[in-house]
Amino acid sequence: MARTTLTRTVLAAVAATSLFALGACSSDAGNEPAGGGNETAADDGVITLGFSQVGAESGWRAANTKSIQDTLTAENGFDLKFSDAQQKQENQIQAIRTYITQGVDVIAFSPVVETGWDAVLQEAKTAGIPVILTDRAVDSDDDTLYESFIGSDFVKEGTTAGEWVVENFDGDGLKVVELQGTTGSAPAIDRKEGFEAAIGGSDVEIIDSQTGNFTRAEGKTVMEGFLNKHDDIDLVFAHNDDMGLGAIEAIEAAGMKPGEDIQIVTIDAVKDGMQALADGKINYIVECNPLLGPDLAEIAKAVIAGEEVEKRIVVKDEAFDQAAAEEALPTREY
Ligand code: GYE
Repeated sequence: MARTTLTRTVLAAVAATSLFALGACSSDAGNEPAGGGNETAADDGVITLGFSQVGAESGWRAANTKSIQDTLTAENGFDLKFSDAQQKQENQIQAIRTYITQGVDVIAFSPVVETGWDAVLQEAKTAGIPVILTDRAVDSDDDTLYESFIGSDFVKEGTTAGEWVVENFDGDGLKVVELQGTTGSAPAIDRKEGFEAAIGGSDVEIIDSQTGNFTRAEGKTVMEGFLNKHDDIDLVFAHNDDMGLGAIEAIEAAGMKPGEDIQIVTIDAVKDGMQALADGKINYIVECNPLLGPDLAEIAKAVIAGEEVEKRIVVKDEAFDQAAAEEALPTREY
């Protein structure tokens, strides 16, 4: 559902030639899977997939976890092993090592931060276990360490948010505070970059910027700090809905009206964010689609079948203003 038409076409073409593909699940991976003597998916028809999730930090993450758990089911040919890393890289590395020791067929994960993955990904490669990245990218020079990366274009999301701000407020000397996502994570780095590029050349100015770690509680605390420090804030750019919702609480507690006294722009478009947008407390949301389960299932099956898959699958996102949110809410899936 999230996949682009282009991807579907390519996958269909790949499937059509799969008769000629050679059997190994990861042709460039070298050795046999670890955990000696484990049955492969080809033997038992079930794909054992170890998934290391970032955590449970946001509404987006909850929807993403649900999509994965609802799709990678026994009926759909999967034995899903799922672990929650509580937003800690060391927990993810440990989970991946456990999956390697268990000799799973495929490892998938959403890397909490971008760097520091080469060693453990090399271990998976040496064990002959293919890796699929979902949602967030790794920053590595060696793209043979994973088969495919399925996720949104975060730079574009930041750009879309910045363009809306410029379109509506350029010339007003707008003062912006930024609530950044988790430090070192792909969405925090890329959304900041995209937003800054979009406001470049305008008189929109970021007067303060700090991480709120993608959570509602930290978004609220950081916004309280901003409000104590600055009395001229016009707009909040939050890297996700949850931090924006935390900012709403802080703004209201300070006796101001979110969406009017201080404008709010966020990214994700999960239900709670869309409700706040429809209620006039948020002004604009750029969507980030969390429903990655179906794409992950399809890519995992293709990889196990020895087919070549696209290295990068870009998920398509929309954007909503208040009227569009009202219209979209009744049929919103997440
Ligand atoms: O925007 C945020 C979540 O990686 C795209 O992580 C994801 C981000 C999402 O915590 O809400």
